[in-house]
Amino acid sequence: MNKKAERLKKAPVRVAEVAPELAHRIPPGQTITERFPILHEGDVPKYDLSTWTLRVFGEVAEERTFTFDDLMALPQTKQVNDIHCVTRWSKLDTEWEGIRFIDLLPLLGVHADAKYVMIHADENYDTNLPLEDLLLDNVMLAHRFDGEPLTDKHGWPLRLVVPHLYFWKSAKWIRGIEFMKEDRPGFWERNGFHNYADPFREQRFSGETIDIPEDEWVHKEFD
Ligand SMILES: Nc1nc2c(c(=O)[nH]1)N[C@H]1C(S)=C(S)[C@@H](COP(=O)(O)O)O[C@H]1N2
Ligand SMILES: [Mo]
Repeated sequence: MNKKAERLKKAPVRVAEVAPELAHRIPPGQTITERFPILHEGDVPKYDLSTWTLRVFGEVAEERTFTFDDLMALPQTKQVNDIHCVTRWSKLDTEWEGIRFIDLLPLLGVHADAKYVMIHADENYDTNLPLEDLLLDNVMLAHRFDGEPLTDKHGWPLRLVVPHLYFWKSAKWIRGIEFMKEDRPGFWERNGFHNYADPFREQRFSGETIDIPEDEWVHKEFD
């Protein structure tokens, strides 16, 4: 069992004041950062784009594999969003470019009884979401951030961006999208974190709501 949730629950909370004009954009218990923290379990994967694939499977008419070029041929969207990490940082106005999930969906032949999605990512990471959350028009499979290709550490070549949920749902290095009839917990959801993860409702942990510390991320890597 990964101990991150237990560690975060026990540590003291120190949250900086938020400017009043930004307050409505900052979920409870969050602090704004101008930098871009880098957080993940395991190593940063290395890829050869010519062999990289994204596999779509589960409750679909036919399993499908997309190459990076296949995805680049789809409509591309640029969007600016606020993002919120459960370790208490929020970053405002982050600019992402990629394929919106709703623009990919019509190509997938998803069965009507598919209600949940498991996003499969390297290395051995997964995270679950209700399908309807992926249909919001600011959810995307992103390959660029702030006008540049994603860096390796931020998920190159492709990551999910789900701005309205805590950022662990925004899996980096995604390799598979599995449509499911029944929900199933992903990596952090099996390890003490909330199944749905709405930052504005402070859905940090599974079970009771407990404080977590700002300095969890202060000592992490940034760029
Ligand atoms: N594949 C993968 N994706 C992941 C993670 C991970 O460990 N592996 N960590 C998640 C967590 S906990 C966070 S907060 C964000 C961090 O994204 P960033 O490093 O680009 O800030 O990635 C998420 N996506
Ligand atoms: Mo996180």
